Amino acid sequence: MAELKGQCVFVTGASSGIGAATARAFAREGARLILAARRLERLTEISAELKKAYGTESFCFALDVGQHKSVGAELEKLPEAWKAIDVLVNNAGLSRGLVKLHEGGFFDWDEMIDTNVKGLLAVSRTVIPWMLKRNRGHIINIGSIAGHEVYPNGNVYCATKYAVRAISRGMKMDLHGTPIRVSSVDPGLAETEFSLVRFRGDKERAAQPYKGVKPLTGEDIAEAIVWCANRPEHVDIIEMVIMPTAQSSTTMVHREP
Ligand code: NDP
Ligand code: 8X3
Repeated sequence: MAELKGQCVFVTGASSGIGAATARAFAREGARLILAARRLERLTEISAELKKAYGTESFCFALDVGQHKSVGAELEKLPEAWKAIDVLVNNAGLSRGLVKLHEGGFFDWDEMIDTNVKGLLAVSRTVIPWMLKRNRGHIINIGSIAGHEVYPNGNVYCATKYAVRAISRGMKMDLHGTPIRVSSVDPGLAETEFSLVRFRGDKERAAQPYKGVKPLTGEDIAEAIVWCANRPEHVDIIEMVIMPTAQSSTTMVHREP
């Protein structure tokens, strides 16, 4: 297994859900962490928790990946020692609304496309050249079951996750012949703040997708991400689709009454 102890792992969207669980899982392996998201106060809390629990060294910074044109300049401000990134987890992402395409709003579309697609591209555009200079690295993109199957009213969110899937395949090909690995981890229904964000804080609506079902947790996905990262260096997990046992497709979810 590849040794994660002392490796530098950069997690975008580390303030909540899958990203926060991923930070915790890598900390348990002895990695040092770059934690980024817009809510800096959450990151500093997680950083303090991990310092106390595992002695983890971390660097937190406020980054809005949706401001994709300034992402490169923001990342260039990282101290040199923190630019030696071994694992990049492109996790920051969100959904807004669940409505028919012809009823959708440009603002929501821009936010999803800017964050999920252009944000991921911008972070990767800066970090991959650093990895190439060191001739080592692993990019783990968080896709979704929504990048494999479209569901009614999911239109633009699904489009962004189909894009992430295409970008992961393209990245892998563009890094052909280098030791840099590219993986895509694609979850189904996971209970995080995702639904609360999608429905703009409407708690009742946000709880619906998880009613009568045991969904995935951020920890379930984090475990898979760490597993991808600590495979031997000649092994690259290209794509991993993970669903709750009760889910068989985006629309087939078995719910107990
Ligand atoms: P959460 O809402 O719990 O976490 C999303 C994270 O992304 C937060 O840390 C948030 O931080 C960050 N984020 C959102 N927008 C930005 C931005 N513009 N710049 C920087 N960070 C941002 O949801 P999840 O943990 O579920 O989502 C993580 C990823 O998993 C997303 O890519 C999502 O599409 C994907 N996914 C989720 C599934 C689910 O069912 N939950 C299933 C399949 C995939 P902050 O608000 O502080 O900026
Ligand atoms: C999140 C999973 O099915 O809610 O990517 O779109 S789903």
